[in-house]
Amino acid sequence: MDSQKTAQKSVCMWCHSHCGVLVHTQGGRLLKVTEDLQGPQPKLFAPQVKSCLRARAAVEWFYHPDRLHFPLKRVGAKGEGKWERVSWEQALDEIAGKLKDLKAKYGPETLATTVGTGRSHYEFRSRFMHLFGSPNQIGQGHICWGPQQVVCTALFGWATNPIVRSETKCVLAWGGGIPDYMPPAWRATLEAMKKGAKLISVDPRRVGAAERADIWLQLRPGTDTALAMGMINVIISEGLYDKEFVSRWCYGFDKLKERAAQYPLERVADITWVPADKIREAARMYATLKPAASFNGMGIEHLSNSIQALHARFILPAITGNLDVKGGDLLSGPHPGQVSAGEMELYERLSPGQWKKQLGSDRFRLMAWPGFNMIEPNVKRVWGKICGTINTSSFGHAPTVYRAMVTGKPYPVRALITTASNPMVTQGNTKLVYQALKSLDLYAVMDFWLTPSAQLADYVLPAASWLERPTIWDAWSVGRFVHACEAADFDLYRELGVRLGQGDEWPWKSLEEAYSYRLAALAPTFKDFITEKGGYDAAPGGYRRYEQTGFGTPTGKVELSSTIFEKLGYDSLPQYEEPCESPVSTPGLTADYPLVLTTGGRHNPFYHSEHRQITSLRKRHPYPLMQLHPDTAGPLGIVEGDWVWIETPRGRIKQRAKLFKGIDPRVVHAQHGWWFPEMPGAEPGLHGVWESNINVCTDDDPDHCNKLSGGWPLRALLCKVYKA
Ligand SMILES: Nc1nc2c(c(=O)[nH]1)N[C@H]1C(S)=C(S)[C@@H](COP(=O)(O)OP(=O)(O)OC[C@H]3O[C@@H](n4cnc5c(=O)[nH]c(N)nc54)[C@H](O)[C@@H]3O)O[C@H]1N2
Ligand SMILES: Nc1nc2c(c(=O)[nH]1)N[C@H]1C(S)=C(S)[C@@H](COP(=O)(O)OP(=O)(O)OC[C@H]3O[C@@H](n4cnc5c(=O)[nH]c(N)nc54)[C@H](O)[C@@H]3O)O[C@H]1N2
Ligand code: SF4
Ligand SMILES: [Mo]
Repeated sequence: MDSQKTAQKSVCMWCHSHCGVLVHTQGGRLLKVTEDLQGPQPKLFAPQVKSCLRARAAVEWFYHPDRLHFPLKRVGAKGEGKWERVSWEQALDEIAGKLKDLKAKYGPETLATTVGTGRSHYEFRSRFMHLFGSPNQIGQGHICWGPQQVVCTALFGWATNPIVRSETKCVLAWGGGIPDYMPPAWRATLEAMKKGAKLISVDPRRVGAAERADIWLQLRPGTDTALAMGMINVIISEGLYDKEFVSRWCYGFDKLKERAAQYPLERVADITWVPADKIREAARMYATLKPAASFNGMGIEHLSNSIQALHARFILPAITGNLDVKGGDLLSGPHPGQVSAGEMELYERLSPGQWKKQLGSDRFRLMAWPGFNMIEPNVKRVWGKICGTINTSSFGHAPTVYRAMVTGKPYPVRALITTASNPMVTQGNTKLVYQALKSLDLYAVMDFWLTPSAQLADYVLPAASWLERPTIWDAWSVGRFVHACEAADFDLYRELGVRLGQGDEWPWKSLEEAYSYRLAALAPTFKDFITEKGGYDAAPGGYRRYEQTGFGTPTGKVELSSTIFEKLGYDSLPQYEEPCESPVSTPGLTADYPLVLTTGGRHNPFYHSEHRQITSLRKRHPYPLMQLHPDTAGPLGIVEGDWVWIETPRGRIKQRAKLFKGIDPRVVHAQHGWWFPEMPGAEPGLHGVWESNINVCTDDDPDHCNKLSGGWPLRALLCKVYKA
């Protein structure tokens, strides 16, 4: 037996920090995961391993008895929890056979896929779907990070990448983003603050950046567009904008000025609950301390008014001259040497007739095929490649797809493949997702565990983790870097593709071969890329490259007023709309549901719905927690630690009360991601998915989704709470 100890370079995929790590093994056994301090990229991917509970629990995770090792086929009724072990060949043959039949009966658009936040091989999933003929990929990118990418690409021709440096004088953190999302950016922010940089946080709760901020704007959830427009109004009316950049490089300034004038601070204060003086102070601080870097998180993306809020928030760095400057918000462009994920997707192979069938794309056009079609040629003109991938910019509309499964309208969606996602817990409106998954003719799930979603499947396939497979991490091909490691959702899509007549388009027999192809311009093989380049390559950058090329937009300028939004039939400028449910928009509901509900709120050691079965991690955070102000709890007779019902018009769930003075007494906050792997997996329990999962209470009614993108509102809803 080989008892040699080895340490292999890898990129940890358990969160978006994507630390460079060393995976230590002996005789094929995993010993531990440690930080890779010798990597060529320790600054950029500053490893967290020492302080990271998830990485420290790697061995426990890896050898957990519940991990799936073999394909399973349902033998009882759906959800009954009865499975038989089958071979890979049998599972793949049967799934491919059923897909062939369903395609013949209903057309290829009858197949949809779900994917979660990027940790798997999305480019191969897209490739398979485009060759199969379906435009109905749905995914969390629709409400996570995709919206900011698409808004930026429409306005600037590429997504911004805020890089805090010692030059940075001001950091704006809007609705999260740092510190939990990007620990390296947070560390850089704290460093810059030591040198005098100021921090502004926009958050309804005093957590994360808000705790350290020089100015904390504690807004009413869902009112971000009004707040940003108020700040723009101050910056324009006080002449604090970058006049040279605006006159030379911005399109639509006069229209913006007119629109912003509709947001006097008294009105904005009224809407947002933030005092006018504080808004003015923040606007002045942000506009005058340069360079400034600006981040945003899910606080602004999970709203019914999300795209408008992002539009307004991205106007701020544009009119203050903070785009593509050192210490500000970079437009990094792609890595030119790599075959990008977007290029692997073969989206041009899906015919216009099939793209037209993309569900929801007639109504929600921005983050679907019509919007992609308008954005793509301009971006390619300047950068040669698309920004990101189809998988972050052109989606089937998930709420419409789930409804099509249940009703057969506008056409039947009868098959679904889920890789790297857990829609029963993380998608809005769990009750509808449940009905939809139960109704399918074919549901296949690839995961490490039997999740509540997998429990409803016909086939469950075991996934290889980043510890066991090669990985390329390139930030969804938005950045100009490639980070590769040795460690197989790839195999699923390749094997199905081969069985369904796509063989010629899958010339690589393994993921490693496919990656060698993607990296061919950088090294002879994937392995060489690891050994010769240390697994990392960044293309040369630079600042203000638009001076040579113009911006990748229809006008070649920053489009403050978006010609793309206008051509798609939407308002070309941001306009505030009340959340779909709020004390103002639905006063009738307020009597029954008097509190504003916000959800999410990243917390360690968990990652969304993951890691609940890892005992050492669960011990640190055994129960779901909801926050409410002591002044709200008191009259309701709720004390710290009580189990509390949270109820919305869609349903109710329980979490334990955490009294918190950093939240407005009119607002409550609930964690997401909760299921209980220790509870029975069969119906009706499905591992306790109805107990504490806040998405039982969230909304995905298409009438409440964002008008441009179709994003569903996970935050800024109404609820009531009472002791359980
Ligand atoms: N109410 C509410 N809901 C939310 C949010 C919120 O703030 N509030 N946040 C939203 C956001 S931003 C996001 S990104 C989503 C996340 O949504 P998801 O990505 O669906 O969430 P996860 O719980 O991480 O589910 C991932 C599943 O994939 C499995 N998995 C991990 N890696 C791999 C892999 O490499 N291959 C395969 N086949 N499987 C893998 C995991 O075991 C897990 O079961 O949740 C969204 N839902
Ligand atoms: N430990 C851990 N880390 C994670 C994840 C995880 O599940 N666990 N998930 C990863 C993923 S996929 C993502 S997308 C990132 C997300 O990271 P973040 O964007 O930081 O996510 P959250 O903490 O859910 O939300 C950010 C903030 O938005 C605030 N907020 C709520 N409603 C509103 C509102 O209406 N307006 C504004 N302005 N703010 C509001 C919340 O109070 C919260 O502090 O985190 C990543 N990192
Ligand atoms: S789980 Fe920990 S080690 Fe892995 S990427 Fe995230 S912070 Fe880094
Ligand atoms: Mo996310």
